[in-house]
Amino acid sequence: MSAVRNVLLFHSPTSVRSWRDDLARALPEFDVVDSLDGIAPERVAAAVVWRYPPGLLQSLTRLRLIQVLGAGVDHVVADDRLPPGVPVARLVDESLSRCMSLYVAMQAIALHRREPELRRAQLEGRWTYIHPRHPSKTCVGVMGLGVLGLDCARTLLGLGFTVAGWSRTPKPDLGFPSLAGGDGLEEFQRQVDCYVLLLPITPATERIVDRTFLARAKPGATLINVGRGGLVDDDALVEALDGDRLGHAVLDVFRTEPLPAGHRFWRHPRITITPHNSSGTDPATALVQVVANVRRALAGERPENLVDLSRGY
Ligand code: OXD
Repeated sequence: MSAVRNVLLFHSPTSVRSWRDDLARALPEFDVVDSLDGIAPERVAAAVVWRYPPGLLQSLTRLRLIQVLGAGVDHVVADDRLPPGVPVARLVDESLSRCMSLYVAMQAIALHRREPELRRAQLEGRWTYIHPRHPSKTCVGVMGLGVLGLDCARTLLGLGFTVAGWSRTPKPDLGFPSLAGGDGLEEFQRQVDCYVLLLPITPATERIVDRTFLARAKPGATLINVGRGGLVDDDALVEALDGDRLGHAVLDVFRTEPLPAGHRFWRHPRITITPHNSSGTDPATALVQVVANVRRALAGERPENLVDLSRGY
């Protein structure tokens, strides 16, 4: 009688298509499936997922690992029907960080060089000379100093920007000034010309960019949100942009994704929208660690980059 093979469930609507086949090749001891139809739930030993429908994993009582195919795990934290006690790991991948840092650098340079104003001038056929400024004249404030935030901060420093960091808890010896907690936030805001949001979304960070925050921003400050849509109070953001408090916002993440047709952000002259593509996972670099983590979990060892579900990241 042949032994029943373990199943690996792959679910990721936005990943490059080769992920599933690459996993199947790298883990020949598994049946890799992208649907649970016809699969006995007790055969599923590992799930590699990104933005799956809540409840998808509920019946998988023999699951040994939930490997998230991205840095943020909010969709797993929000799933109140997870099988109990299954370790959840997120991806920490150099190429994911690099890709994010390049996006943030591109947008920070564009904002620093006032590209949105130049673009508007072009559309209106106006020659508008804006004298270039040295990047050190712009302080980019990175909020969230995890792996992605630190990589962005260091990339921006390398480009000559002045960089300040903020995190909920103090992070010593980063090589650039950083502040922490509610007390540190006001002092941080006194310095910042361009905010970069890279915080995880938790009850403590939900709507951290609210009316109070925006009222304290330097006039004309700009914002790049590559964290999560829920970090920002959308009404307060539009008010701040309309009232000239904020100069421009670059948004890659939204409360509802895809951003619904007709949403007021689409046509706002001071909002730049990208479709949550600031970064992404690439099997060329991330497959090795996903495979190693699956094998670790199956061997009863501790997977790497585990998430604390009670903390939310
Ligand atoms: C992530 C993302 O969290 O792409 O990795 O949003």
